[in-house]
Order: sequence, then structure tokens, then C-alpha cells
Amino acid sequence: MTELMLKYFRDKQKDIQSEKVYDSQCPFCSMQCKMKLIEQRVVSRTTYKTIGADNPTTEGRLCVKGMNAHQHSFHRDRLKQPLLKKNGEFVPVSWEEAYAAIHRNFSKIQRENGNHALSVYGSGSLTNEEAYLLGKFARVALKTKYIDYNGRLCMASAATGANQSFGMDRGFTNSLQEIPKTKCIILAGTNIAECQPTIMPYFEQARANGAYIIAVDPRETATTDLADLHLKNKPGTDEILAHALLKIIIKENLADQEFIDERVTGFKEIYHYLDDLDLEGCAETTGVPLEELYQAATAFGQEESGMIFTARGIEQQVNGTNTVRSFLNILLATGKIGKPYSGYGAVTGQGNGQGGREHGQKADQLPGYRSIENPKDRAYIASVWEIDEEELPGKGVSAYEMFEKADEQLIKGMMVMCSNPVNSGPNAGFIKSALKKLEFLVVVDMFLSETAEHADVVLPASSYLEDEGTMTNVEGRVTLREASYPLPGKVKHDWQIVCDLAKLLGKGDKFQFQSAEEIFEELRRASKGGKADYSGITYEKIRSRNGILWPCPNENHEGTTRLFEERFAHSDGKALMFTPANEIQEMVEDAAYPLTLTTGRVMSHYLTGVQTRKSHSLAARHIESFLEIHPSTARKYDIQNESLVNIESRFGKITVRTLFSEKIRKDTVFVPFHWGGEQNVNRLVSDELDPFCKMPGFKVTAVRAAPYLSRKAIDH
Ligand SMILES: Nc1nc2c(c(=O)[nH]1)N[C@H]1C(S)=C(S)[C@@H](COP(=O)(O)OP(=O)(O)OC[C@H]3O[C@@H](n4cnc5c(=O)[nH]c(N)nc54)[C@H](O)[C@@H]3O)O[C@H]1N2
Ligand SMILES: Nc1nc2c(c(=O)[nH]1)N[C@H]1C(S)=C(S)[C@@H](COP(=O)(O)OP(=O)(O)OC[C@H]3O[C@@H](n4cnc5c(=O)[nH]c(N)nc54)[C@H](O)[C@@H]3O)O[C@H]1N2
Ligand code: SF4
Ligand SMILES: [Mo]
Repeated sequence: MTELMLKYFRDKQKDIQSEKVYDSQCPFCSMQCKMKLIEQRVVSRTTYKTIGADNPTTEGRLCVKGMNAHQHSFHRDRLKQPLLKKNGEFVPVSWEEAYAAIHRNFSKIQRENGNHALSVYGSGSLTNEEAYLLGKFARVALKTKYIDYNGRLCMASAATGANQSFGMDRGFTNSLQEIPKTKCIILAGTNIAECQPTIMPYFEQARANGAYIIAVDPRETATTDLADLHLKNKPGTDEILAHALLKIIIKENLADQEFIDERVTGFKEIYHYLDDLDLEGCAETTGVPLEELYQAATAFGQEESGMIFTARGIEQQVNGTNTVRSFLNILLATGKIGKPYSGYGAVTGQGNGQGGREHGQKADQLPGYRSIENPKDRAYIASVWEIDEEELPGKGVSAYEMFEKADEQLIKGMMVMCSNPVNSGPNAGFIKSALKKLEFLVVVDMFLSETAEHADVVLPASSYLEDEGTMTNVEGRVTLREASYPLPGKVKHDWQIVCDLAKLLGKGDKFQFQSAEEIFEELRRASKGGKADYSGITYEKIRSRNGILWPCPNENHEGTTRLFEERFAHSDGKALMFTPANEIQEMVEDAAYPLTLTTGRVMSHYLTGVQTRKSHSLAARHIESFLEIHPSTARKYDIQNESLVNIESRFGKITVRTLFSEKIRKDTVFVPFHWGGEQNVNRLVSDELDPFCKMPGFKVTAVRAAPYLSRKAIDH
């Protein structure tokens, strides 16, 4: 450092009048990177920066989103007071006035139409305490069966697939520390490099140690760049691809018969099914050359250890559950699970995508991953909640189906907490019109999102800097996000809002919580004996051990690092292999909509972009959406680079700018989903859902594309 620079820094240091450091965790993805916000007062200005903090999962790393997360939290558009719509305009009001309007309208709706006319829509970005409380609120305070959450659009097929095959769903069966030592990795429909950047080093290390890496993705991405072999398949053909790989493994004598005999049921059925599978046909359907299928299958089958990671690329399909299970078949047939360096990872998406799906905000679920249809589970939770079992409602419907009920006017009121379904749900035009049909909509958010705009009341919630609670990260590690920053304006925590509303509805005695920790203490009891057992976890224990991996059934238990070492979670202790019941449906070519649209993410934006579009550093990287299209495909439709195009499906139309890329298949186009309005790609996505888990098919839509302005119009 030169003298001049040293002087500059010394002078700057002198200018700093005060510095405060606040501990937190990133509000975005499932890595839940630990961070510190540094607030400095320099002369008359306050400046902020975010730096990483050490933790076992991401070791102090942050990605660009984490580094700039504070920008949205301090953004001037942050809601600081409740808003009530009067004559079509939002007016800032007191909490009392907002609550009174909710009380009046919710009571009226239930009086006139019964309890189930109200519904709750939650989120995998809420803390465990809030997700738990929201489930209790719906069943105990509103007494409605209609509660579901945005995880239905995210990991529902991975969760259902793992539950059906293994009897239990925790995203990663092994610890991250095992990844560098595995010999072969399949990355199926996952773009870790852009979506979970801070765990990339584990995979890079595996590669440096000689692991053979296979990627399955219709596009070349920063993740497929890491692979030795990239199977660039047609979107939506992953189930067939997985069956083909398994057939080759069996044919080449690479199955682990001993493991199959001891630990698996259902092998005979899939064996016979595969007998009839035509590998040439699979190569044609998937668009992957047969030699590459052989190369992938034999590499995975031959190595002594191996891991498969899946994410939304293969899961957000209308056959998502079966697709996940077909990949799990490969692990089960090769005995690569329940052992060191061998296992499965469904790469979790949202910050609390894991915990958010365990504690009862799902339509069919009670805390601890219990079932709302199981009499024993119902009785246990009723005892924790101190109500009669008969008072517990039954199973409701999935996220998108709640909007269908709203459209039919069976659901007349809704509370959305921490989600923006107008942008994130499939067939978005329909969701918007269904929301408009509601008699009363309450949205709890930090901003006036595209969904909040349609609300009657918007309640301002606290951000990641202010709200304490536990978040279960990608590994199944329960972490504690400390509350540190003061609440701005009249903002409240989500859990406080839920407790206030319960009080209003006459159920205050069941919601007398003064802190997140008090809620966690009840959650511990409610999860005891369930599959996702948190009963041995305390805030103190999380603090002293830097997080605990569930299940953790008692206070002396240190948590569970590797699952299924001795037995799977089905009652017979065995895993169940999957065999398709019917012939797999292939997408029929549609001459009117000749291109296959797939959707996903870019590094600098998060989900529907409500938060990241507010951050100037992040927004500047992608100020608008785009259509990634192969230049030769574009030429066919007279489409220019960096020009506006209309994209149309049977469900809707959007307009975005093109971005030519030779990295995408010629029959496929890609649009990210971080923008709303004219750029909302979900206006194009169909309303078809996976029959088992109700996952929409975000990754496969038949579309056509045409220049926004025809050539003639441009020439004039
Ligand atoms: N930067 C950023 N990071 C995020 C998020 C974000 O919005 N932005 N969101 C978080 C959340 S909630 C989630 S769920 C995760 C999602 O993480 P990912 O699932 O990794 O992300 P996606 O971009 O949706 O899809 C992954 C890949 O699937 C490919 N793909 C598309 N269609 C198909 C197909 O039919 N078959 C196969 N094999 N692949 C296909 C896409 O080309 C893409 O590269 O990311 C989390 N992290
Ligand atoms: N086409 C397409 N659509 C998709 C996907 C895809 O790959 N393709 N992926 C799907 C996936 S994986 C997911 S997870 C969903 C997510 O979809 P959404 O649930 O809509 O996700 P977000 O954009 O994160 O919306 C969160 C909202 O809550 C607010 N918020 C943030 N933190 C808090 C908080 O602590 N409390 C409260 N009350 N509000 C808060 C934010 O401001 C924002 O408005 O989208 C799905 N939609
Ligand atoms: S977005 Fe994910 S990887 Fe990036 S800093 Fe936040 S938690 Fe970490
Ligand atoms: Mo997600």
C-alpha cells in the first residue's frame, strides 16, 4: 500500500463517527449464509455493507445477492405502516384500523359462508416458528382447512418423491463435507453455480479430486461447465432419461444385487418394466445420443461411490414426482445411498424451503411432518394445541387449487403471507382474476408486490435484519437467525401479526407468545416423535454448535448427519423402487406452438424479484427479462437479437427482449421469472399439475415467438 493510500484510509477511519455490527443470515436462498451488516456513520451519512460470517455450510462465503441484500431492506419503498384500500386507493392507517377491517370482513365471510370460506397462503421464506404458527392459526383460529404455501411450486415433487421412495424427506441425505470425496456426481436440472453459488466449492473440490461429473440440462450453464459430460436433453424428458440410465446399468451388470436384496422392495417390477424399454427410442425422445446415455450410466454404475442432485429443472414437471423417483431408483439399484460419499440431494430453494415444508403450512400436514389424515397424528397435535381432535379440520387443497376455489367463489377471503403468487403461480392471468373475485384479501409483505396491489389490507412485515427465528438450510441444518436490527416505522414481525389476529378472533389464549423462542419451544413439543423431530433442539444448542441437523429427538442427541445408514423410513425399513403405472406421456408436438419454453433464474435476481429489483446493485445486472434463444431458431421466425418479441402459449402472451445464445437447444427457449406485468412468464404456463404433489409444469410450455414489431413496421 502506498503512503498516499494509507493516508486516505487513515483519514477515512477518522471520519467514521460510529460503527455498529448486526448479525444476520441472508434472506434469500437455502444456503442461509451467515452475514454481518456493518452500519457506519460517516459525517452526515449512514452507509451499510454486508460481509460474510463463518458457518459450517458456506464457510463465510457470500454471493452477490447476499452482499447487496441490505439494499432492499433499507429501500424507500419499504412498507412502514398498514395500508387500507378506500375507494380503490391505498390509505396509510393505524394497526387498530387495519385489524378492525380484517376482523369485520373475515367474521362476515365466515358467518355467511362457513369457516372454509377463508384461506391462508404461506411461504418457505418464513421462519420455522412462523410457518408453524401459520398452520396453527389456520386450523385453530380460522378453523379452515384451506392453507397451503409457495413450496407447492418449489420442492413438492422432490418431497413427495423422497417420501414415497425413502419414507422420509430431508433435502440432503448426507453432509456437504462428503461431496468432495465422492467419485461420481449427477447434477440433474440444477444450476448450482447461479442459484446456490456458495456451495460450488464442494463440487469444484470433488472435481479436483477426480470425480466424474454428469450434468442434465437443456442449456449450457455455469454449472454444466463443471461437468465432464453434459446430457443436453429436451425439457421434460428426464423421467425417460433416468429409466434409460437404469436399464443400461442393469444390462451392464452394474446393479448392486446385495443391496437390492437387503434394503429395497419393488425391484422386480421396475426390472420387468425396463425389459420393454427401447433405448434407441429413449435417445430419440430425450435428444441425447445413445452413446452419451451409455457413458453416463456406466460411469455412475462403475464408481464405488456416487451422488445424485436434483433441482427444479427435473422437479417442476407435471410428472415431477415420478421423475424424482426414477432418479432415486438409480441410487437404490446401485446401492449408492446410506453410505459415506453416496446419497441424494434435492437442492433446496428458499431460505427455509426445508423447514417450511415440515411444520404444518401444507394442506395435508401437521407439525413434525405429521399427516392431517392420520388419527394418531391428529390426536397428538390436538393435545399440544389443547383442542379436541374433532375441532381440527381435514385436508385442504394445494396452492394453485386454492385459486380455483376462489374463482368458483368457494373461497372468499385469503391471507397471503410472504409470497407473490400473481407472479409466481402458473397460469398467472387466471390467478390475478381469481384474486380479484375475493371479497377480502390481506397481504403481509415488506413491499407493495404485484399481489399486494390487489389486497384490501396490506400489513407491513419485518425483514431478515429484524426478525429472529430458525431457518432449516439445504443440509437439513436448523440454524438460528439472530434478530438484531430495530424495527423500522410501525412494522411488526409476521409472528406478532399472526398472534394479534388470533387474539382478535377470540383465540388469544392459544397464541400468547412473546418471542420467537417461545414459539420454538411449542414447535419442539409438537414435532416430538414426528419424522421431522426437532424436540432435542434449543436456541442455546444451535448457538453453541453452529446449527443442528434434524432429526434430533432428545436434548442429549447431537443431530443426524447421514440418513438411512441402517434402515429407510418406511415401516418395513426398506426403500421402495418406483415403476411407472402407465406409459409415460410424451409432449405432443403442437404445430401452432412449435417451441418448448423453459423457465428459471439468473444469479442476480431472486424469485419474483420484489426484493432484488429494489436493490440497485442487483437490478443493474439485469434490468429487464429476456428470451434466451438460439440464433438459428430466431432466424426461422425473423427474430433479431436484443429486440422485443411476443411469446405466446395457449394460456397467455408476454413481451420481452431477445438474447441470442448458442448454449441452448434449438427447439427450446428460456425466460427467467423475476419480472411482472408484460414480462411475467407465468402468464404462459399451463394449469396442469402433477397428480401426486400438485406441482405445476414450470419447465415445459409449448409456445411460439414472433417479433413485437414486424420488419415492415421497423423499416418505415
Ligand atoms: N439467483 C437465484 N438463486 C436462487 C433463486 C433465485 O430466484 N435466484 N431461487 C431459489 C429457489 S426458491 C430455488 S427453488 C432454487 C432453484 O434452483 P435451480 O433448480 O437450480 O434453478 P432453475 O433455474 O429453476 O433450474 C435449474 C436448471 O434446470 C434447467 N432445466 C430447465 N428445464 C429442464 C428440464 O426439463 N430438464 C432438466 N434436466 N433441466 C431443465 C434450467 O436450464 C436450469 O439451468 O434456487 C434458489 N436460489
Ligand atoms: N415460471 C416459473 N415460476 C416459478 C418458478 C420457476 O422456476 N419458474 N419457481 C417457483 C419457486 S421454486 C418458488 S419458491 C416460487 C416463489 O414464489 P413467491 O412465493 O412469489 O416468492 P417471492 O418472490 O420470494 O415472494 C415473496 C414475497 O414476500 C415478501 N417477503 C420477503 N420476506 C418476507 C418476510 O419475511 N415476511 C413477509 N411477510 N413477506 C416477505 C417479498 O417482498 C415478496 O413480495 O416461485 C415459483 N414460480
Ligand atoms: S443468495 Fe444464497 S448463496 Fe447467495 S449469499 Fe444468500 S444464502 Fe448465500
Ligand atoms: Mo423455490
